[in-house]
Amino acid sequence: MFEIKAALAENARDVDAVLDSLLPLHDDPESRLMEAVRYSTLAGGKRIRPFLVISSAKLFDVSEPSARRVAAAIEMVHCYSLIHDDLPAMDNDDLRRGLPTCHVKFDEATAILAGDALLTRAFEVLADPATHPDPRVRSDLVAELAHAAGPEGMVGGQMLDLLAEHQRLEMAEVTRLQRMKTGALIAISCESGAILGKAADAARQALHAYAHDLGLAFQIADDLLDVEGDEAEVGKKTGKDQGAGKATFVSLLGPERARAQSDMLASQAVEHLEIFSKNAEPLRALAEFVVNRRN
Ligand code: GRG
Repeated sequence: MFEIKAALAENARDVDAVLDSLLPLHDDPESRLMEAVRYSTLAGGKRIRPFLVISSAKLFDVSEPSARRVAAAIEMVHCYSLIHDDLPAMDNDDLRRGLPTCHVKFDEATAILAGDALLTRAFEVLADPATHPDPRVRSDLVAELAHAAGPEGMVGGQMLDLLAEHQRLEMAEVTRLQRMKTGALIAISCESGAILGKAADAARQALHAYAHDLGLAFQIADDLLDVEGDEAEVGKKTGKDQGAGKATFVSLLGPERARAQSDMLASQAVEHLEIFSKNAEPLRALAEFVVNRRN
């Protein structure tokens, strides 16, 4: 049986080493910025998106250093989104990954800049020839990550999420919001392996379909953790969605149907991997992990 927890831990160690080297702390007058960046990037996190990048890249024999750099770049974008999401103007959270959030530990302005620094460094990493020798591959990665993180992806989804505090969303609207807010970054994480490996369209589409279902399953599991999770275990404040009166999969479906839906989506995600051999085992195991996780 594939040991997903051990594989995630090993993956996190590898990616953390790359993040550490790509986010150096220099002894200069502005060092407070990188202190904040490193504080919010290097202390914990399941590294699910890097795991998706590295596992999908393995399907196409991509070199490990290339895959790890892309994994690190996408994790930088994810960490930036968490720092900004926690700000008082957004979710106003003081706990993240079991630690004080960036603006609590440093200050708001530093947290904004730390997010900006992570976002821009991510694209610098992708554009660097060390990431891939073919400039077309690099420009594809840059374009696709920008699209996933931008107004038609994560940032657009965050806008919808802020507006949702004053509206009563229906199922189709919540699904669209979540596909943009969390699904888009999960999708590019899976597809970047195919981009790096110059994979055939069918393989890329299979990964896209897998990510489509996985992203939603992940979000429903996150909604369930907000309702049922233990704050110390989850590492962030729970009960927030209900407190803000936000429509979520759990509020619309109820916990039982939401759980059934996330399990169904996870199995459907695995079915899309049929065209791959045993090499896709890590991706199959991750789908199961995502819906059963406790943090
Ligand atoms: C502020 C630009 C901007 C975007 C924010 C993704 C996002 C958009 C906000 C995060 C808020 C949130 C809790 C979303 C739910 C799903 C999610 C992204 C959870 C956190 O991801 P995990 O579980 O976290 O992979 P770790 O800490 O393991 O990396």
